[in-house]
Amino acid sequence: MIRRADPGTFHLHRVLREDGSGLLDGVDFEFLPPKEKLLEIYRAMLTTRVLDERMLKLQRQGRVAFVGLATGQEAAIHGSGAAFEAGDWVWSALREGGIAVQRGMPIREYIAHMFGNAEDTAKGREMPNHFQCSEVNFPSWSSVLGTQLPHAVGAAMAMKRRGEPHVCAAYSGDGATSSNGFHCAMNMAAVYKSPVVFVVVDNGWAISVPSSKQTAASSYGIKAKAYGMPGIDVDGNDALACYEAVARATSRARAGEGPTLVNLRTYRMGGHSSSDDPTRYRDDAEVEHWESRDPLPRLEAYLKAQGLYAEAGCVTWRDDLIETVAEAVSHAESVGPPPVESLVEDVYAEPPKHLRRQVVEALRIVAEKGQADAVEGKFPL
Ligand SMILES: Cc1ncc(C[n+]2csc(CCOP(=O)(O)OP(=O)(O)O)c2C)c(N)n1
Ligand SMILES: [Mg+2]
Repeated sequence: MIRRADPGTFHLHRVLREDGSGLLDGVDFEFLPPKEKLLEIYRAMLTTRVLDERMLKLQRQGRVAFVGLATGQEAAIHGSGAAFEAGDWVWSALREGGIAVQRGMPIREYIAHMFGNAEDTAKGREMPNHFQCSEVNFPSWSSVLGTQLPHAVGAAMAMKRRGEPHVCAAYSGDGATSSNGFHCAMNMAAVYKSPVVFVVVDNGWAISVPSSKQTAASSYGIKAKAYGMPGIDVDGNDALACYEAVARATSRARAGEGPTLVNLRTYRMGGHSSSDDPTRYRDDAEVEHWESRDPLPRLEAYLKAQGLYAEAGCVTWRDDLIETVAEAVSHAESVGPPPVESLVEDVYAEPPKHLRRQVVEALRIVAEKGQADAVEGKFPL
């Protein structure tokens, strides 16, 4: 069943051969990733794969409540993520939490958030998989689709007014291109030439809604035209092409030329989330088709062909990451929940009387009945 426009009907930007053996003939792009960037991208992709594998197992064991996997999308996420500088800000959607780690968020902090424990910087108030890390300019995400996009534009406009040389990354999924936030953010960013790069991680599905039902346009990249900004469709499983297209867009934004829309065409290998069963709405054949296009072995093959894999000692990275994650999980499980009193912090300078009363009542119930069991309660998605 054809669910997405055939790439034959529009141009798909590519750099790396499908088998990773080398670059496509005639490639001579200005913004290809240097050696250190390539290794950074590979390590970040591997980290996300290892984290996701472990998080899903923990969720199935009832130890964390919810996971939104990035499996299959790692080249799109980390190839693009590597094109932003430390001073830039990254406004993410559900599956880009790995970019915070790529930018320096400690794995322990990432996992503390998945458990919502006392070391979670969100103090257990967000759903798991809604990462934030102020040290690496990675603001918290809201589940309400597209709301991060006007925020990114507003922040970019402020940077421009202050004369700061920074750029905002505005990530969203293909489904979020139908949101109000997408429209107003794209429009305003183009009118005011804001330093924003809109990165659509087009994984073919918005829960159970395929791209063929999401838009009648032949691609998401061409939507840029209507807003008066450049747009490009990229092979999202080609880490080099993702980096190249986004680096070109950040350079344009930094030069004061305004926003770009970069659509990264990839595939969501798992369900929408740990609460979803994708076999109810999509064919196995489609999943198998994409399985053979896994972005991780594709980049690995390129690193091997270039001699970088051996030179950087990548062979031990996977096992090292598994160990680091295991250590962080044990630690997270030894940390208790955030204190009940913290429920009313951070909104008012002084918590008002009615909230203080609720805390007293909550503490009374905890003293009487103990804490609720871990992972008690359900989230519908
Ligand atoms: C404004 C809004 N409408 C609907 C939803 C319900 N919802 C949650 S995730 C999702 C699909 C998101 O798809 P996409 O943007 O493609 O991102 P993906 O999950 O594929 O990464 C929907 C419709 C929501 N969270 N917010
Ligand atoms: Mg999607």
